Amino acid sequence: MITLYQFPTSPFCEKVRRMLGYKQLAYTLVDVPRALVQEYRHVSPIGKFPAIECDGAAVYDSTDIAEFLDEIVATPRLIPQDPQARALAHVIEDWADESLYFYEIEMRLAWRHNLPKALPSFAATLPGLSEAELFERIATGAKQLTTAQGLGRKPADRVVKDAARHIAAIDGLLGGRDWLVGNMLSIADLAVACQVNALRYAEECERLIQRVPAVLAWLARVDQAAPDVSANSPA
Ligand SMILES: N[C@@H](CCC(=O)N[C@@H](CS)C(=O)NCC(=O)O)C(=O)O
Repeated sequence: MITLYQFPTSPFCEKVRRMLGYKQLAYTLVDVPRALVQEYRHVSPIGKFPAIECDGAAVYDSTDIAEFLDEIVATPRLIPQDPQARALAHVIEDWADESLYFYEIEMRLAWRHNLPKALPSFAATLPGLSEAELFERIATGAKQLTTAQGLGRKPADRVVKDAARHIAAIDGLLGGRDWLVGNMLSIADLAVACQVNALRYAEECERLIQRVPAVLAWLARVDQAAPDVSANSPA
């Protein structure tokens, strides 16, 4: 039996929910309260989520979770076996996790005009705060993170220009094909799609994505092949 420990609003946790949906694995969800992460050190010693527990084994980090799930259930595979496809999937996944992630933090959460759309889904893991306190906590925390990383110091129009380039890159990588790597869904599709789904909370990104039918069709394909049964939908 698999238990997924998550922050429901995290794109990395959505990525793991979709891995489990793709492999049609049943699981129990535990929403981790942000104030109590220390109580979950047995599954995530670094205090980051997602983490899973499966028959006594604990694994944290979505990339390691993908490897683990491929080990316990061989098909359908998340990580391609062909060395070149595997390398490309790894690089695309890392682009999503380490670059696109900061765009969603900045545009969905640090840009105050976009935050109200995402706010209700944060209430479950930050209980006891008024709506105004929740808003301030998330907006300030997100801005601190992106400022330290660098993106948060860029003017908004430059961030939107970058985002347009990233969305065009997805279109370019697809090149008219169904999936980002080879002819099967892979960890690359899940990693990128989950960051894009978070980016769609930002009105600027939603406008950009609506102009790229191939990316919209690919998102629908990912959703169909790897459903997120416990999805938080935008308010
Ligand atoms: N590389 C990790 C990233 C996970 C991650 O950064 N999760 C965030 C939520 S989106 C988190 O747990 N943040 C809490 C913290 O940094 O203390 C993965 O792929 O699982």
